[in-house]
Amino acid sequence: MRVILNPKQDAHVPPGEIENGEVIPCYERPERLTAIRTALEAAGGHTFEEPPVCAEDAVAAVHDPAYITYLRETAAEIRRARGSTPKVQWPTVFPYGPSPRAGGNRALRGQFCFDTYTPVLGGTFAAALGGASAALHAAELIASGTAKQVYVLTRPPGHHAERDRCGGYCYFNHAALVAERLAKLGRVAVLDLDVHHGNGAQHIFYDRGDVLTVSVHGDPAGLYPFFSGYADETGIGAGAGANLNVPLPPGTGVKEYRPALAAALDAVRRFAPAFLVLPFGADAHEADPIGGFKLPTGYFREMGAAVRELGLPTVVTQEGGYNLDALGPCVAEVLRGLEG
Ligand code: OKP
Ligand code: ZN
Repeated sequence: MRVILNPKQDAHVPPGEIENGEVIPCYERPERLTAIRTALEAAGGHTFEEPPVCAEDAVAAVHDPAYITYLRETAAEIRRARGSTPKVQWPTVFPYGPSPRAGGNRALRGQFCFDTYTPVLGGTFAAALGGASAALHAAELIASGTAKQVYVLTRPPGHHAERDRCGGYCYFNHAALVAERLAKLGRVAVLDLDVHHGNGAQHIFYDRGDVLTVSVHGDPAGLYPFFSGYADETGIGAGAGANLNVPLPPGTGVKEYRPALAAALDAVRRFAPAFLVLPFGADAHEADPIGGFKLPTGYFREMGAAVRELGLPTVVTQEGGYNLDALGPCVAEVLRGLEG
């Protein structure tokens, strides 16, 4: 498989994440990408390349320019900061009502973010732009017909990022960027197989009939991101019927996952898209520290093979997966299944 790397992933290394008021070690860290690359090199048959840096305007295809500016300027301000000025910025106050007059850095931290897992550091914008660049390069390879399958190997992940908010370790939505680019050429299906709901693409394409968003994930009644991912969220306006959520209970294993994936794939087939975007997370693995599902490594090849049956030009974007031993092998298996 052709693998497109985020050349700037190392620029974003949070010192921790805030859980219940405590700073705990980050689940989302640079070793994740290294672990995946090492596993793919060992598996063989993959080529690795870096993308050209994309223009900020290209990111504005799916993100609010004010949000992009906020990330760029906050990162730049942090890099300029001296003395006691914080090198990591966490949100503390979130919008609780209309806030047309809210401004200034302390307010914007909450306005452009929806949780305490997703801080802004001096290198965050560069790393996010690197991921967007990788995604857009992958989209071009598919759009031009140069490749039939491309894998975007990046972190931080992207599938929780909404049009104007970061969250869930995500800043720019790689899958949505690819979908938006390919939607110029034909109908696009986004099939999110991370264990967490793909709220970002749902949010961005909720009123669109030309992009189908499907997500198979842990029931948000008990799993992040809690506020979306329920089965009754089906789209609005032109997008009515073009969003499908398949929530599954904690402890879901192969027996329960297999028919859920089959239903998701059926929905994709009925939509008859020209392209597929696959936000993939290895956090549905049985050894993942935060997922709660029970899928064994070997199942991931079957997962990839089932998606291969669609026969669609496909971009895979790397999302979650936090067990550093399971992550690489899971990605290697899903890509092998996809390649056939
Ligand atoms: C990102 B992706 C557990 C913290 C959970 C948020 C989860 C973000 C998941 N103590 N933090 O979908 O893998
Ligand atoms: Zn996840």
